[in-house]
Amino acid sequence: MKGENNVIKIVALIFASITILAASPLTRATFFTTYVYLAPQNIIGTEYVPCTEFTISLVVENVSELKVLSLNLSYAPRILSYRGHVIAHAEQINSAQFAAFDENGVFFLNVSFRNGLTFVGPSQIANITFHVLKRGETALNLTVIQIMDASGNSISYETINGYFSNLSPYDANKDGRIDIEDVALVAYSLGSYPGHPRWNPDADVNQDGVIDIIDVTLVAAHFGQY
Ligand SMILES: [Ca+2]
Ligand SMILES: [Ca+2]
Repeated sequence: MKGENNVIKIVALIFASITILAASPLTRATFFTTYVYLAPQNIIGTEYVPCTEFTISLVVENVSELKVLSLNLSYAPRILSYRGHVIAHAEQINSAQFAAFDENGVFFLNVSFRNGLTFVGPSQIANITFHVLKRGETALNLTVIQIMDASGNSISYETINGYFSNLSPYDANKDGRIDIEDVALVAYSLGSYPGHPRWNPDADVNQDGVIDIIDVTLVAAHFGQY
């Protein structure tokens, strides 16, 4: 009896799968959301010192017949500058244009593919390299201008923005240097906790929800560093 039940369950599953596959394109579109994002999403670390470079990937996940993708990637121009990029799926590229407006912190990319690209799951579209100018933090915001399939229809999508920071957690005022100002900032909030009038989350350098002598000691221990 148990075996028969399993057979019935399997048949029901297959039937359900066929029903899903046979559903209209509109219904299928609701099953997979197309995402446009950067990977890794967060680039955080004091090791990204000025004059070094890092590369992030522009990724599209779950897409059917991607033909044209046009977008802006914005960043704080005082912290990062564009260095270069490489477009993936090289054999499929029909045309590609780009522009780096480094003074405004915008990288523009427009790529069209010969045949529509279809993939379930993530696929790299381009790798973009940045040069680190100074210490700080910046959002890496994606603004899609156009995303179109092979039939000329706009593809509905969601974007996920990225983030870069090479600040030390002990740099409480986030000015790129650990000095007396950071010690003073943490000392001012000493004894505070979330909701307290002198609470400052940036002064809770070990992020344990209270600003105490340990935070002061940690900042003092990294005094003079970047
Ligand atoms: Ca500082
Ligand atoms: Ca703390």
